[in-house]
Amino acid sequence: MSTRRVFSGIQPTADSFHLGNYLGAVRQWVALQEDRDAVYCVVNLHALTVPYDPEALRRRTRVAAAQLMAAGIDPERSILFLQSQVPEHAELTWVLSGVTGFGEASRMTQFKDKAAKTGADSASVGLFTYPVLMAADILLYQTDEVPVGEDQRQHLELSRTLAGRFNHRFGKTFVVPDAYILRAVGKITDLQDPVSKMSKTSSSPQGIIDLLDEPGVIRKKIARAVTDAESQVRADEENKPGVTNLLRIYSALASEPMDDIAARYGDSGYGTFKKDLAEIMVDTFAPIRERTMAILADPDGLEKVLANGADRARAIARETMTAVRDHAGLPGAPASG
Ligand code: AQP
Repeated sequence: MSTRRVFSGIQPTADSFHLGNYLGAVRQWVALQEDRDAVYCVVNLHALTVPYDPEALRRRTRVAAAQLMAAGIDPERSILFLQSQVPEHAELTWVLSGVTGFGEASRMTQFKDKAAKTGADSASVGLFTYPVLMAADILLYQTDEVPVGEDQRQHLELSRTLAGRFNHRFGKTFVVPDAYILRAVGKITDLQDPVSKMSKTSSSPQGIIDLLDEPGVIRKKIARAVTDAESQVRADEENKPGVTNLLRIYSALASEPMDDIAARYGDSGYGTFKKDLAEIMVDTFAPIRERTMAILADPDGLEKVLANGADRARAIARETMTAVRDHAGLPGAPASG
């Protein structure tokens, strides 16, 4: 049996990934390198769907790639590349948009939520078609599994629908991908508003922990994380969402069951629990921060790694696009010379 392929992407829309990105996605990406054929991408084309500054985008794209390597993505074992360096992503998006219903695209809750914040008139068409670009990212690489957070489940369902529809209409072209979502970490919530997703666009700075935060900042943010009037450390999603979120984070970072952690801290109050959690987080993130800085200090080295990743990604993407064009009745570019 051939090795299963995983593909996933992350947007360079902030100066650092946050704890939700790390636990919900990046950590799985690192683990899956062990026994999967892994393809990972900084999805800078997705980042064009909201207002942006080109210089900031360039910088954040480099920082995103460096952070992935610092977190453990090995560009020898996995393909690591920038989406904009493989033009087939944009081409396949257009082909897939022809088999996407306006109604089904309109039902995507992430677009509805984001458009509701800015008002539909100022939301871009790119934000609306974002899930079609995401489907193209995934389907280009004949992906078996997509490790993402819970917020991407609906988009992934659309990717599956589009793959199946295209295959049905034009002949078998794409692998239909499965979601790979870990329940325990699929939705890390905001430290100040623990019923909402930790999100770089809607959380306050105090509600988010960044992978690149200084140790002192991490300690402060955990100390101020919203809990409740009780003092018992126990998981109770409905009545104690703040403490439950912290327990979930602790459990993921320390690889220890939540019940064991709750039993250890029990009635001793939140102070020691939060202090210990902050130290575990600092111990996890400090080396990633240092490695990120070291990688960024060698821009030529980073560029070379990404160029090599783009070459490897493009070889697969080209093969898929040849099949897509053939099945869809589109002659490709004539051979030159
Ligand atoms: N809070 C979260 N818990 C678990 N997983 C999460 N992810 C994001 N937030 C959480 C997962 O991280 C991966 C990268 O997501 P993205 O490229 O959409 O990154 P983002 O724009 O950086 O994520 P945000 O903060 O969630 O952005 P906004 O504010 O735009 O909504 C994905 O696999 C995602 O599921």
